[in-house]
Amino acid sequence: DVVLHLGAPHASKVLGQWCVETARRGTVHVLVDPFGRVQDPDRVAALVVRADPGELCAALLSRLAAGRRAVAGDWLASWEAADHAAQTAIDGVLSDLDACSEPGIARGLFALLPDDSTLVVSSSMPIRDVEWYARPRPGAARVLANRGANGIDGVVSTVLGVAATTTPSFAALPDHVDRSTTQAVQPTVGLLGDLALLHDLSGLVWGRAEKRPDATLVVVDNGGGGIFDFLPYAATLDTQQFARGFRTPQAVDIAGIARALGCGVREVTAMSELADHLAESLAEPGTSLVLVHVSAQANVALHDEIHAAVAAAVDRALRP
Ligand SMILES: Cc1ncc(C[n+]2csc(CCOP(=O)(O)OP(=O)(O)O)c2C)c(N)n1
Repeated sequence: DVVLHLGAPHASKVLGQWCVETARRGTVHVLVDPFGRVQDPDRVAALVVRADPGELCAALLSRLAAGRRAVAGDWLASWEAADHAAQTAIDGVLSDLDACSEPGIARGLFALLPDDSTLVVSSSMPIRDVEWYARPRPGAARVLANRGANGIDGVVSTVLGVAATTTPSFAALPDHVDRSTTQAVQPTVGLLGDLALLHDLSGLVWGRAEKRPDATLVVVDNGGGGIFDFLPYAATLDTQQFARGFRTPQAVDIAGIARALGCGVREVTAMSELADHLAESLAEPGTSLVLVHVSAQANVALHDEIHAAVAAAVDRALRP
């Protein structure tokens, strides 16, 4: 087998680990980069090709079509069968759950986003939940995330910066965008945790004479850093020590402070409310929050339940 890797390193740790494992088992990894850069932190590339990825793929396709190598139809079919089984299994766990959950919000939000929108995803659980649970779809949102040190800093400003590129009246708009409309031409939505919001809260402080970018921040309030519940310390430390040292829940009225900074706020307490609140928020000029209250308690167990259901379903689907 050959893995053709186009462009930058994967943001996904799971995918990166899978690549390392396949390389260890003898799969040849070919890294394609337009500038010939060796962006290969796991050192899996056997070959680095300096080429435009689009042109390279077109050239490869025409050679494959010419019949020099058979396209592995079985492989594609098994991949699609596995994906179908996985998606059905995720729905099986989540569809009956009206209580807001972090996997449910990531999956539900991605499904609800209008075509051509942009989803800016924060570090910590949002990027993981979108990677694991968002169902691929036609017209899917463009997904952006900050890389680098994987910090939770600057997320609000990143969302607003992205939104500024599609909000009329901003100088950064390309010439072809019609500035006479008042609404953003393509919606920008951020998905972030409560700590990421608080870390960059001053990103919401805006000049009186300045128009705010049209953006919706979907804030998952699970009372601090939910990611730390997945660490072994969560089970070994005393609950209060763990909360103080790792989870760090904050004593802030998020809805109140966002309103004080001039943002509309809609609060979601059940999955069935997400669609309407998101639609209202997207229709509102300026920056607004959809504040989702989730229970932190069952989050790790829910992730485990979905992953077990997916693993079992994929095994069944691929069994000869
Ligand atoms: C600037 C910065 N400070 C601290 C951290 C360490 N850190 C990683 S995840 C996390 C918790 C983030 O909490 P939240 O944004 O609410 O998301 P959740 O974990 O609940 O998904 C923290 C503090 C970091 N990544 N970046």
